Amino acid sequence: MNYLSKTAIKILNDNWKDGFTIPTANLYPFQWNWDSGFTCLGQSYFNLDYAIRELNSLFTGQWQNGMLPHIIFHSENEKTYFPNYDFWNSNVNSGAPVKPKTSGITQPPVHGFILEELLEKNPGNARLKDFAQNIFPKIVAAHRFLYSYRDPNREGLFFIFHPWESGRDNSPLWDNILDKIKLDKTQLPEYVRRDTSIADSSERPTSIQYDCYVYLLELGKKFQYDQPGIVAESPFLVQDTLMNAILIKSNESLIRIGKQFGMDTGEIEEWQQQSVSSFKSKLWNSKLQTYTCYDLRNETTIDYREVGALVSLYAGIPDAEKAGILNKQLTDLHDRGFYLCPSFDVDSPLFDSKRYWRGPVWPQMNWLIYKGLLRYDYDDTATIVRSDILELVNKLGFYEYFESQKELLPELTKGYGGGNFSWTSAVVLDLIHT
Ligand code: 9WN
Repeated sequence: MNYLSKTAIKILNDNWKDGFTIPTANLYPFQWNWDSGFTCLGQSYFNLDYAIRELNSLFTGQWQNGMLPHIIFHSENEKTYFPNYDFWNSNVNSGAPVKPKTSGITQPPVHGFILEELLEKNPGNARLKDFAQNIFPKIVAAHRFLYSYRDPNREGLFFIFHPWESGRDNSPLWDNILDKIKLDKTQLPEYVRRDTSIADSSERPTSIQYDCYVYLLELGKKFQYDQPGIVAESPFLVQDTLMNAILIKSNESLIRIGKQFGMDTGEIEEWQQQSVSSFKSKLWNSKLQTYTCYDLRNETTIDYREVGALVSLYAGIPDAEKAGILNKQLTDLHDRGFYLCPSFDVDSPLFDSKRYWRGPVWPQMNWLIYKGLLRYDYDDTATIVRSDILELVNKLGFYEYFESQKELLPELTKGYGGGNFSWTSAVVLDLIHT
C-alpha cells in the first residue's frame, strides 16, 4: 500500500469517534452532513462497518420534517466550536430531536449518490443491502423536505437561506446579498468566534461575514427554521447551482436503487423531471456561458463563474455543447497555470487563492468534477483534475483546501485550513482506487 493510502486510512481512523467521524480535530469537532457522505465513501475501502455506522449516526439527527441538519452535535461537552448546539437552539422546532442536538440548517444532499457508490463497490453484500433498504426512505424524506419547504414557487429548484447550507460558506457569490444586510450590532447576540484561534484568520471568513451568518441564523431560529416566515423575510434566499445539481444527481441514484429494490420511485421521478428541466432553463447564463445561482429574494441572476456550476456535469444536466464549454473553461485554466479546480473565477477581482472558498482548490469538489468529466467522456481533463488534487495532497499534506496558483507552490510547505482532514483522505482513497 502506498504512502497516500496508508496516511488516508490513518487519518480516517484517528478522526473516527466511536460511531461517527469529525472532519478535523479542533476546528470541526462534530459530525458534518456532506463531509460524512464523502467520509463513508473512503471508509468503505477499509471498514464497511464504519461506513454504515457513519451514515446511520448522521441520520439520528434527522428532523421529523425530513431535514437533515448540517451539524450533529453528538457531544454536548465539546465547547471549542461556534456556533454550538446551545446557540442554534434547534428545539425551537418541535420536530428536531432532543438528542442528538443539531444545527437548524442543511447541506448538499450527497447521500443518495454516495449510497449508490457503496452498493456498486460491494455487490452482493447482504448487510449493505439491508442497510440501504433501511436508509433509502430517510434519504427520500430529506429530499421531500427540500421540495416541500424550500421551493415556494414549485419550480423543482430549492432555496437555501444561509451561506453555510451551500457548503461554500464565504464564496464571493454571496457578497452582494450579504453587503446589503443592514446589520444592527446591538440586535445581534454576543458571540465569540472559535475558528480564528485555531486556523489562520487570513484563510477564514471575515468578522463582518460572521456577523451576517449569525444574523441569518437568528432569522432561521425566529421562524423555527422551517416556517414560511423565512421566505417572507430572509434577505438571503438563493437557488444554488451546486446544491440543486447534487440533489438531481442523488435523485438519479435513488431512482436506480429504488427500482433495484422493487420500490415505488414515482414521486422521485416527478421531482427529477421538473428539477432537470428548471435547472437547464433557469440557471444557464448565456452571458457568462456557465450555470449561475439565482437570487430568489431580488429575482436576479448571481453573475459569477465559480466551481458549483461544474457539478452539473456529474448530474448529467448539460447537453453536449454546454458540457464542451465547461470542459474548455477547465482546460484553459490548466493551460494558464492553475491547479484544477479553483473555487472561484480567477479573472474576478474577488478571486483570492488563499481565502476560504474564494479561490483555493477543494478536494471533494475535484472528486465531483472528476466524476462529471468522465460521464461526458472528457477523460483527459478528468485525469488532470484527479492528478492535480493527488499532487497537492502529496506535496502539501491532507489539508482542507489548497493553493490554486501553481507559481505560488514553491513558497508553500502546507495546505490551508484544517489538517488531517477526513474528506481529503476519503476522496484520495477513492481516486487512488479508480
Ligand atoms: C460551517 C466541515 C465544514 C464543511 C463546509 C465548510 C466548513 C463550516 C465552518 O466546514 O463550514 O458549516 O465553520 O466554516 O465550508 O463545506 O462542510 O468541513
